[in-house]
Amino acid sequence: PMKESSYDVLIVGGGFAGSTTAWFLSNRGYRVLLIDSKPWNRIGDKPCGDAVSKDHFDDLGMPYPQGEELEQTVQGIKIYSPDMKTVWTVKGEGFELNAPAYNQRILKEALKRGVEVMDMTTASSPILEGGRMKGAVIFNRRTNETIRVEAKVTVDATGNARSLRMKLPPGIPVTEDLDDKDADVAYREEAITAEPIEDPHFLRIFVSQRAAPGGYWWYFPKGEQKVNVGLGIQGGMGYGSVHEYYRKYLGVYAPDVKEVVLRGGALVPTRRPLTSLVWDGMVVVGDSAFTVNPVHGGGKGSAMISGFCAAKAIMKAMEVGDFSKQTLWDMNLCYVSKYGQKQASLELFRKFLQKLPDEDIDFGMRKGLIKEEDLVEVSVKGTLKLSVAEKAIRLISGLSRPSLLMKLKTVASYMTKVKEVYNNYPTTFSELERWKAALNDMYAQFDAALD
Ligand code: FDA
Ligand code: PGT
Repeated sequence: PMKESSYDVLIVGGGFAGSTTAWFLSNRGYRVLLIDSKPWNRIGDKPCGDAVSKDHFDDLGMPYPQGEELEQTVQGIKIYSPDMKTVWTVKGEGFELNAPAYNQRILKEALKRGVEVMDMTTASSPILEGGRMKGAVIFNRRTNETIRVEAKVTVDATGNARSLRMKLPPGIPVTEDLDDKDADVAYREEAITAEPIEDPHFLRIFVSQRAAPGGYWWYFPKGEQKVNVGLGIQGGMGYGSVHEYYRKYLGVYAPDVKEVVLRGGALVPTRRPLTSLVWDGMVVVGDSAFTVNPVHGGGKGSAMISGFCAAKAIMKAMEVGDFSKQTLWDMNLCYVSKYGQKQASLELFRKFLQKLPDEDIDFGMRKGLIKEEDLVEVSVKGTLKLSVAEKAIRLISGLSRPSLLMKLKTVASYMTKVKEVYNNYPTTFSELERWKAALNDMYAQFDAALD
């Protein structure tokens, strides 16, 4: 007979999303088990640019990375136009993390405060009873044991594997799939540079549809002479291999790379979050729930937010002793208001950007159709204001490219509309389908308006 055990909460996946969930649930007397397929020393080790805004740590009350967990402090981002003639400097504090070190520190703190952790342990299948999530069957490669784990709440924190939620019957809303076009394929290397890096506290982002169609190149300093360099390209468009782009353009964006110390790639979802991140007895967090920022592809901060919201909703469910989707619904309300609504609006901006030819981006950045301040506002709040006053707008549009300006205004107005729709995110599950239909309608209208 199969070994059996039971917990209050089973967290599958110990990346940023799962570990943060565990961290916020720790020290409360709950029985929490977190499992990860990887051995302890590799948890948190996934291909990433490792840049996270300081704001996220402050907002959530998470500890700052310190010592070996912090590779470099960040003071801002420089964004280069495709022709490299315009450079925007966006100031803002952040960190270049040693992600595995920070991730494992959070997990160790949770462990010390009572969370059980099993490494080298994989969840193979969810346990669904009467349509409710009841836990998962897991296999521990250290002990060679298959265990049937029952839990009041099961958290899918499996990243892009999405390995629990995708095994549920298709009618359940958390099984929503990812369209290839709503993701970027990203690849990065870490390398030692030949010379000391200039402005080593500024991240560099290079926009170019030629060298990174539907994405961008980045050059993130990790120290005096160490850099994380890579690119993302939009999926589903037939653009070809990210590795070929990498080899072809590395010399343009990182001519100083001398010795590669780390390489790897993965998928980056660039869409709004799952319509619902909860089901009966279940919560989805992080990449598995599509919590990444659609415009810059950063997902670690928002994975932490989703972990925070998940823990809060689970605490409430524990308090009232009810683990239905209706009680866990607070997760949706929390995440939507903290980040999901902004993602929805940025998804539209992302679609617009991905269709813009380099010449338009060069023009727009040079003429200040969008300015640094607008971009900051867009990335912090998800609202797009056009800097140029109406008069100037008419002047510029009289000169050239009125269509670009008209499009921008259309995009801005849809971004506002979609935020309003998210302001009315349903408070109960029963309203979800109707709300979703209205939302999808708006996205379809937007797609039509862009063409
Ligand atoms: P993550 O994938 O980290 O964790 C999932 C965990 O679940 C893994 O540890 C895995 O082993 C485990 N798992 C999966 N299935 C399992 C199963 N069945 N049983 C047990 N365990 C299982 N973000 C950012 O903020 N700044 C940046 O600079 C970048 N740059 C960047 C570059 C590149 C190349 C990519 C591909 C991505 C980024 N991102 C980023 C995005 C960021 O990496 C991502 O959003 C987060 O790391 C997601 O964290 P999660 O915890 O959701 O998943
Ligand atoms: C265009 C589609 C792109 C698809 C995605 C590509 C995928 C690439 C792979 C992933 C690389 C990960 C890089 C992660 C960088 C992290 C940047 C970061 O931390 O951003 C901060 C914080 O944002 P936040 O949302 O986490 O937190 C907000 C707040 O602090 C919390 O309260 C903010 O970053 C910025 O402001 C910079 C935005 C960069 C945008 C890059 C591309 C824009 C191109 C602009 C061109 C416009 C021209 C228009 C002309 C008409």
